[in-house]
Amino acid sequence: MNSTSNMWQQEIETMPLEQMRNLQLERLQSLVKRAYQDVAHYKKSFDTCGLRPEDIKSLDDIVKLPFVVKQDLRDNYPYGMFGVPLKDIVRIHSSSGTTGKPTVVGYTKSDLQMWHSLVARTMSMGGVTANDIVQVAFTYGLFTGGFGLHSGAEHIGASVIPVSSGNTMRQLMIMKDYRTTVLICTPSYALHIAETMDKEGVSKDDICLKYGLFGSEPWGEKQRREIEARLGLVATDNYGLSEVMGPGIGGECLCKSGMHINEDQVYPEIIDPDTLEVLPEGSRGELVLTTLTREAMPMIRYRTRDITRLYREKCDCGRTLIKMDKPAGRTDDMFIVNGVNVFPSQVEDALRAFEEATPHFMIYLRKKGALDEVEIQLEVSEALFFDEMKKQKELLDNMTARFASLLQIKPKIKLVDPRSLQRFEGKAKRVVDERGL
Ligand code: DLL
Repeated sequence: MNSTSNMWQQEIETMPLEQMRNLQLERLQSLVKRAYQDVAHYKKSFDTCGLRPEDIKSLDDIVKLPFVVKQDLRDNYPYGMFGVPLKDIVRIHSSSGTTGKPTVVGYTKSDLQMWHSLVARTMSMGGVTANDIVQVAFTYGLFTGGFGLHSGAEHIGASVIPVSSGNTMRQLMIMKDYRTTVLICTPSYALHIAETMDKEGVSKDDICLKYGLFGSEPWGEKQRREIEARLGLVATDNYGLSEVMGPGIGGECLCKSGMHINEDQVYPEIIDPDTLEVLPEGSRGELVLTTLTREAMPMIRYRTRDITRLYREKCDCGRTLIKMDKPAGRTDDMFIVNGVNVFPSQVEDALRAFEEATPHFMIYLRKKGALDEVEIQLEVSEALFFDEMKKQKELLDNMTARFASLLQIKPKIKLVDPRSLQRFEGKAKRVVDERGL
């Protein structure tokens, strides 16, 4: 395949390696200067390692720069990582944190332009053009998925339907009546739509879908084949995270052989998560990302916790951008259910509010049809366990409401016998993932 015609920024997407490295170095040097001057966190962390911005003379010198981790963002909550005054911030998104505090992400006008053009790039890779009718079924709100993909599609000039997630019957009606050609959502929601189609007797020939851009959660080739067959479209994968901007960091082209990373704007490295050494190209390890021109919130060597591999190979689409494998797990215990990120510590915090709950719980992740289901097994006090059903039901209802409002998930909660769950001697492993992705 040679689909250079569908490149959004051909000059960058096919840039020869040496030229790309020069561009990256130039941008890195100016980023490091700006961050040192404008963000107290970087000034302090560079000073602690005795590093001056002038010490970055080559791209390889990036290893001298300290990493940023999620805790740094929390320590600087809400605006401490910003490199510009608040009056220059035009958009704020946020992601869930490991404690009650979310991670705040800011954008200047020019950051938004850059973001939209990167999303437009990855959407063009996935087949979207100005002739398409794009149904965005990612959540709109603090999550970057809805607005991110929406703006990218508008930038391309497609007709965008901002339906957001949920209300599957309405999604189906819109898809049929408005003749949607591109569906955008999590892969699990795409399958849920397919199931609803079956139930409602709608066949893939009754709809006009051509492409599906999915992401924001792990999914495998089996899931891809099923989505493609049931919805009658070509499905591509998209990767991003809010701390580094949101979607638009990387995406698959129609060759479906790894995601192209927009490395002129987001510089990727792979490290060994234990030794923190940078690993050679092709090795599997933790992905670390640096935003090369972002103004509002420069991220230098942000540890994503995602495990993957970076490699350069000639792609049939003609792009020279470095490629990344689908992330295969994380180095921390975060899990993703129907696109929502959850840390076990958040579950623990939510449970702590109930005096009947003991600290012993387990989280089971399963598939119920296409969607993810969370079951929390919780040991409760002996008194409650043998108490009347009414009290137990009341507790379960209150807990469910708390999970929905705090974590945006609706787990099934099962109260179990005191002392029946596994005890851990080392680090507790409370999540059992039975989804078999
Ligand atoms: O999920 C941004 C996004 C929106 C990406 C829409 C793609 C499409 P967060 O909510 O901050 O941001 O979650 C980021 O989700 O560190 C990965 O662990 C996981 N993730 C994102 N995309 C993929 C993917 C958005 N394609 C976290 N495959 C990341 C596997 C993914 N995991």
